[in-house]
Amino acid sequence: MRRSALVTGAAAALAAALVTPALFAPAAQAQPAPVAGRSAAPDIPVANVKAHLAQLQSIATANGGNRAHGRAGYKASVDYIKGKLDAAGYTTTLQTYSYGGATGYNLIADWPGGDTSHVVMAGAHLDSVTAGPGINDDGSGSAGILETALAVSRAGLQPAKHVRFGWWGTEEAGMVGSSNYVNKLTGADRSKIDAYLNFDMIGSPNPGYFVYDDNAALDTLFKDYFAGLGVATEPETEGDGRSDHAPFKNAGIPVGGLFSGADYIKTSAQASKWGGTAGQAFDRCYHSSCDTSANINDTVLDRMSDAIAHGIWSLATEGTPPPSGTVFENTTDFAIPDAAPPIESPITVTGRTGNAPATLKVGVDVKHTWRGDLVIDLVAPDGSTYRVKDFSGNDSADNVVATFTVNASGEVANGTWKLRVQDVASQDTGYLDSWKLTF
Ligand code: DTR
Ligand code: CA
Ligand code: ZN
Ligand code: ZN
Repeated sequence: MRRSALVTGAAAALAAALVTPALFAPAAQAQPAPVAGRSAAPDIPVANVKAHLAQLQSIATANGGNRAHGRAGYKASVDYIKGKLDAAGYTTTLQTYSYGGATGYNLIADWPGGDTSHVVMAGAHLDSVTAGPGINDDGSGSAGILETALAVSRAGLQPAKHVRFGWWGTEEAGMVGSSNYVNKLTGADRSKIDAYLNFDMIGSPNPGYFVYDDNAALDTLFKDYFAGLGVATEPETEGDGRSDHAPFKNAGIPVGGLFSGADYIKTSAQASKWGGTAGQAFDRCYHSSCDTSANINDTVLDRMSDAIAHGIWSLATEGTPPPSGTVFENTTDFAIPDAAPPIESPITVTGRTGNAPATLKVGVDVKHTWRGDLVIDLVAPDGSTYRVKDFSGNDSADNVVATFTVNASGEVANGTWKLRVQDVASQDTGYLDSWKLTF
């Protein structure tokens, strides 16, 4: 639907005013507003991810400035990651191969449990180029999946499917390590891998949010996750065949993944939705000596690490029994007035004991022709407000059909909850079709 791409001055002021949560927040908010779009996966502390990157930086610094195949820095990187995983209860395997006269190493880590005929796998390459320490390329992916693996351990996750992680050697010479791994799989082993998720550069300093579009379901998984955060994404096409997902895809295994950008130049349109600097590469230090710990954007690293956890939890725990508890639903349609005060749809919860859960599911179905205009809050019986979707102006896609997870453990379960929906930008209208709470 045609509309002004930008919210005009007056509407912008209205949008800014109406979006300010303080207008609606109760005197004291019982809990910090949760991050929308989060699944049952835990938050991945970006400080932990950065601590792993600091270790990889130290390793490179102590070993000639790189972590490249065949160099001491690579094996030291493997030993660091392996030590963390062994201590966390993983079954680790070092797979060796020869390349260019040197020994290469893949590190495979299996989380004990789950149906081994259905494997959910995540991977990243651990080697750098010889020119530098490779902190973004691909220390960022290596550290992101490591911290996710440690979160699986901390949670004592008992997923329906078997969870496996891989750190690949010799990617920079042409996906040598991951190709070696896939080639050594029997046909039966390959058929057991339901999904391989690849994370190669997820911390780029001038970041973009690119989702691998190789497999529709895995593409949607990550696109919906970021949509729930109000973060626009684009299909990842630059890296087709250029990273460790390629051998898996060539073997017929569904692949997905995330990418924050390399040497391509960020356009002004991309800068307007993602911030950063137009006309500049997403990572100016790609394959250079300056790809150090300073070459990381913490926000994209945080969001993408959280998305990795979302992917693992979503894919590996599917098929586990649905959360116990009951569903309360309101299917009454509420028209959402354009650029106006919010509507509120009530649900009265009865028969529960104690407080609501830390993973209260809020299912929302809003029909709208420009979902970026919408701000959606869950209001607890005592008036505490939980932001589940922020204004995301340029997200022009239709409808918000999503399930958000809210930590409502500070709220008494019984009482009247409300879903507050507000259209804060002019043009485009819609209605709340239904919403529900699953305890
Ligand atoms: N990370 C680069 C390969 C690469 C370049 N663009 C993309 C896009 C998506 C994944 C990977 C890549 C390298 O290792 O050289
Ligand atoms: Ca996080
Ligand atoms: Zn890479
Ligand atoms: Zn590279």
